[in-house]
Amino acid sequence: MANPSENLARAKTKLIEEGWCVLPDVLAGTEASAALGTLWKTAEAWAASGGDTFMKVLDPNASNVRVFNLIGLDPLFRDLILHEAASELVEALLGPDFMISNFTANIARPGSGSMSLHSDQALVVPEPWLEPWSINIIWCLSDVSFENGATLFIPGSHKVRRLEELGEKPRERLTPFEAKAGSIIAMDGRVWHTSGKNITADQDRALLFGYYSRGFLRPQVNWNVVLPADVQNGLQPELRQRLGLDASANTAVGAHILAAGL
Ligand SMILES: O=C(O)CCC(=O)C(=O)O
Repeated sequence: MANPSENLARAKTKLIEEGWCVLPDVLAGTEASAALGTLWKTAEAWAASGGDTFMKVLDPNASNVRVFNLIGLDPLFRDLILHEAASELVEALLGPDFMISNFTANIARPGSGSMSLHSDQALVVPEPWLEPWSINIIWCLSDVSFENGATLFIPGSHKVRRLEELGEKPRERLTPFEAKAGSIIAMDGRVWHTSGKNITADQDRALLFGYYSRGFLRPQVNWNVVLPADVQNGLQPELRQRLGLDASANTAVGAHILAAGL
């Protein structure tokens, strides 16, 4: 049986070549169910404070429970977004200068529908999409199956450079990411995907989406605005830097040019 570092090395290769990979057992079963409990408490507190857990522009009905700004809401999510396994996969695809663009949850409850097909990179960068400039790390807090609404993706679509290359009837080429609770799924930002329909009678599908991008891209969220001051003040230096809260911002891309001393 492969050891964890062999699994991680294989996952990185698959991510780079095929645009996605699944890394099992990143969280133990008990950790995944504790995280699910924290997520529900966070969602309830967010709703009780007047926050929306349904956005019409994203989901066809309110059976999808969305939680935004996880980083501001509970320390667990501040740990997960910098988890070593997640960071290794992100760095393998994007290089070391990555930023945290967003961190949200989507719990697909029975009866939830499928959102619009999209790639996450296409939502933040105009075409052509020539290189991986973003990635999603999807945390599975429940087992994920086709029936309970697994994320559906188009294999090979990380090679799509322009919308017109997506081809005819793209939804007919969708296939599910199935994984056990405690796994992470890494998805190149160029992969075209959507949420599946939850057709079960009684199973929730709970996923967290950690979205990361190259350091020269503006994050989806303005962390300076959404993170409360007391949270910002308590953050560890790496998290502050990856959220763009420090004074220095877009300085990494040309560092080798300055170092060359031309
Ligand atoms: O929940 C899912 O399976 C996919 C969610 C998604 O793609 C999104 O929110 O952009």
